[in-house]
Amino acid sequence: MEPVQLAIIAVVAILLVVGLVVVTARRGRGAQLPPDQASPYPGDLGAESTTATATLERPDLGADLFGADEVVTPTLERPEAPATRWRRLRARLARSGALGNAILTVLSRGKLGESDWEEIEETLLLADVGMGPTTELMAILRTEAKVLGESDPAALRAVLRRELVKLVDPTMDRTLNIAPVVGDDGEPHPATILVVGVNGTGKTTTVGKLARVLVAEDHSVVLGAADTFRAAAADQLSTWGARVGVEVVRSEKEGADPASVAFDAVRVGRERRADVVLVDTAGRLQNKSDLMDELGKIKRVMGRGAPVREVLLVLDATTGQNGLRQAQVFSEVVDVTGLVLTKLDGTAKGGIVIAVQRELGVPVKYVGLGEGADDLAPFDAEGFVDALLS
Ligand SMILES: Nc1nc2c(ncn2[C@@H]2O[C@H](COP(=O)(O)OP(=O)(O)O)[C@@H](O)[C@H]2O)c(=O)[nH]1
Ligand SMILES: [Mg+2]
Repeated sequence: MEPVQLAIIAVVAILLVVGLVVVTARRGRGAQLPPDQASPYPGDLGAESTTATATLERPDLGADLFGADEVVTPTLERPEAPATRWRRLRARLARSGALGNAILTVLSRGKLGESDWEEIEETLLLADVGMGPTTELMAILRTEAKVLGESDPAALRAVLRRELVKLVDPTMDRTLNIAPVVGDDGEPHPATILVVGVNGTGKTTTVGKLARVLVAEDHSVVLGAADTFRAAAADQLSTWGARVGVEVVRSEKEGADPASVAFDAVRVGRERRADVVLVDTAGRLQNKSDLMDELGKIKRVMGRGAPVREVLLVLDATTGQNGLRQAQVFSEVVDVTGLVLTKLDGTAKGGIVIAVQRELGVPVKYVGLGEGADDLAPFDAEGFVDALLS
């Protein structure tokens, strides 16, 4: 071949590569939805309704065009499978384990006087087990101690374990309700999940972590950043999404209507035929009627795209009785279907699991056990009690 021909072939090849890179880079960028797709959601919201300004952040697949030779290959994280998480994270309940240890120490004294029983009761209350469950547990322990004889600590330990498991209730259904459902139109609907709770409890983190749980289970996921109160909240969610290649629907302008972002997230979820749409919300708790208006509207508007299958309430385990009161307010304004207890790592207040389930009548489905991306585990009653007593 002539050198001239070779040169021409080389130039053509370089042009082709550069062209490809430009196209990939464009595709990788978040794009403003075309105006005809930016939906004023259908329905009769009247003055409430605002035109959606949601943008879609496709995961950036890594192509950044500073020069063809600076293209980075995408490295999506592979989140840890949920099944192995509990085993890894159990040790983080060590401080909660103080509850079990304190009680077991008293029980092993052999002869139990009134002050020993008071000590047990105090330990349970300090661990936030709550008055009702504590009273029940105390009655059973006292009776069994008489029957079994106080000098058999191993038998008493077995009773304590059995009764704690009963209180945590292994019969509750803790699975996420995300089984595929086909709508009236014959099309599959994504399972939509609304995540609510007070500011700072760990909602956004939990949405990000849950997305990873679902990705690890091979579900396709879309996230909705309906905390439009602070732009930082949407950025935070976008980062979580980008790490595992999950799309995030967000609003460009701060203070946009959260319901419209939530609606767009569901719509995008349907378009993508996603299995699950997770929607993060703001946690402002100025007063109950504001909260009711906002969450009620978000849920209603999401429901127009696909029925809301789960409302997860995120609670900070370290906030004790205060957290319980907040939980109550939320459960009064929106039908909570499951709880996520965050920050169980390093708190001695693990008993809150029992108290909050009792108060609200809904199961703890996941627990947060650290700040790491995969430090969220599906809750397991027996595993939890064993960790307390280990
Ligand atoms: N130690 C610990 N920190 C957590 C956990 N979950 C969330 N956090 C932290 O709690 C803080 C608030 O979380 P964020 O998701 O922004 O709360 P939001 O305001 O409810 O959205 C962040 O610093 C998180 O890293 C957890 O399970 N354990
Ligand atoms: Mg948040």
